[in-house]
Amino acid sequence: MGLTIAQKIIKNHLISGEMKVGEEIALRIDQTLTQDATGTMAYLEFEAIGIPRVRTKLSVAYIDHNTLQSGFENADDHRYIQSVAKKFGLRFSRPGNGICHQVHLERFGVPGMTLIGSDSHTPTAGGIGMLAMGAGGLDVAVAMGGGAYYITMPKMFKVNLTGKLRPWVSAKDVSLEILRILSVKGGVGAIIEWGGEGIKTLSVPERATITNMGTELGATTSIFPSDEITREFLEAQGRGDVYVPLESDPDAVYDRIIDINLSELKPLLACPHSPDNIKSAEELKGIKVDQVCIGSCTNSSLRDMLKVAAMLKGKKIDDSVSLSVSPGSKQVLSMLADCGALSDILASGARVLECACGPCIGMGFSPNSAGVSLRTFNRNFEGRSGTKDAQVYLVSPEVAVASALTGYITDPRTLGDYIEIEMPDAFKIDDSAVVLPASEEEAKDLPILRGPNIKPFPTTYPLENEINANLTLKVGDNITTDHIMPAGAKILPYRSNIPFLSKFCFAVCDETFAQRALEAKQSIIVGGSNYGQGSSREHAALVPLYLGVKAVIAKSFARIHAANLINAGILPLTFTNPEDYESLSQDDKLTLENVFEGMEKGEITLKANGKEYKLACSYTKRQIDILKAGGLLAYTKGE
Ligand code: MIC
Ligand code: SF4
Repeated sequence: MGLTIAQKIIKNHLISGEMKVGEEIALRIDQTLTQDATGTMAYLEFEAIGIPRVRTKLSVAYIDHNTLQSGFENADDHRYIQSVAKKFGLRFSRPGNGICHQVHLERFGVPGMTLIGSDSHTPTAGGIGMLAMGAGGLDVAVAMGGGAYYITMPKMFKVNLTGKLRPWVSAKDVSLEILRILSVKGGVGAIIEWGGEGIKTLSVPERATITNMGTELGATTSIFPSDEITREFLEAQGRGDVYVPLESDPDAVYDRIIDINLSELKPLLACPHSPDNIKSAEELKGIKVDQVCIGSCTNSSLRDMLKVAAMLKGKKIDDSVSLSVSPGSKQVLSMLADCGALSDILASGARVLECACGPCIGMGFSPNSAGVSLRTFNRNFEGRSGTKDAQVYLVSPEVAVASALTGYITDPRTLGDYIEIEMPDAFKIDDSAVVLPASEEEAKDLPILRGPNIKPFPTTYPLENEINANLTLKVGDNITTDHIMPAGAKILPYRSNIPFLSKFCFAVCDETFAQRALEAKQSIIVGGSNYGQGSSREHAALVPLYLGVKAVIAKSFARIHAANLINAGILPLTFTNPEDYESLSQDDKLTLENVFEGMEKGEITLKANGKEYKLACSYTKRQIDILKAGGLLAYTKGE
């Protein structure tokens, strides 16, 4: 039987396990990346593991999220990460060098290799045929130390593209179309391979927009073949030597095949507050727009920015609209400056922000009260922009500019003739913002620079066989990690200070939760389906751990969050009978009985309100040991 692209890479990196859907497999990891919002914790964990030097082929520490520096906290964290990188053998991408995924695609990604990153959009590198996955910081720390990355062997989905995108329709619309088809949970447990004749019409940055947003489907990752288009991109980046061709076998078997005809797609938008709430620009035209933001790891490539500049050239944005443009990397910004496109953007009335995540994670540029904000980003969860009642729509750069020009949601096809842009043959290569590590010899005497914002890792306790806890919070379907542990300018600087962060846990849903959990001492959270979708932030598990959460019972879980819960020593459990969700209420007193035996059997008994409920779990032997030890850190250290 033939293999898919992902199966080939998995086969080449398999350390243990069988490549059977649903089985746990261990993979050798070639590259890792971290960003600063998850990085500080990941490096503290790496230090705690106690390995003096990273053992990957390449590890990069990026600074791109926490660049506001409104107090000492971010700057201290940056210094800490820089000192760790120098000592432990990582490259350090300075603030301003760009968004991790954009820079990694440009400068470091290699087709056929494995990459894990402490950021859920790590699959962006699937645009050049890398098997790239988002993971919790602790999993990245273990991989940096040469340890395996464990996943459940995914199903294989294939999206067959035919045709060619019509003028004003772009890769973002392909992402939104697949979200319309599959929903935010349709990709859970699957790797999505993109193929068919249509992919030959898509450049690497367009492919990367699509693999980036595969994260919103809940997919393990998304991947394109590595072909002539990949080779040209890598050569233009001066990295032609890392090119290897990669394609699936003609007789590869897929669990599901989805056909999309690119020629039939229209400009689409994801409406508030979910990336799969899709409508067309035609349907939504005429809605007044207050703010437009262009950038993020989804749409900040040179190609996107040149298109934006060409559309804005010689025009003025509507007086009522505030437009921000954040190029994805220093390479993009500097090339925009060299060719004059930056002046065209500025002359239109746009604000140019630094090459960082910025508004995407609520780091400034929050919309006005109840404001309508059109963003070329990948997530529009409630409150993520920093304005609780903002109405955020996810759009392509074309819809963004068309709407910024008119002040209303506008179908770009009504703008007239399409503006073709020309891509340069070679990118401008300047890695001066990447600081190299010290040699092993020099590294020995180098200090690690810690600021006062770094607080100790929460205390973990070995698992108990009987857990008595309060049902402190009951929430619904599709709870995101932005609900569990919000980000944004006010909170993000405290990612290395779990006690402080804990005050904001679930604040979007219930401001009293944190206090109630502390009072209850031991809590269980009950959730609906796809609990923990969204980011890879392990803080959404570490903070509940600090607050005394012992288990989360849900209808289903998102992949990375379930792994983060286990890494934190918290039990993720699912209802055997989803209707049982209805019969549990906040403040019920819950007992999980015979937990150890139940974990082995895959079924744990819950007692509540004088009734018995059956909860399912399918932990591997390794996961049971991690949970019993009180989390991955204790397990890895052998405590
Ligand atoms: C996000 O887009 O939500 C983030 C911020 O990049 C997160 C990481 C984090 O919370 O630090 C992600 O996607 O994993
Ligand atoms: Fe940064 Fe936004 Fe991308 Fe997350 S989704 S890495 S916050 S740009």
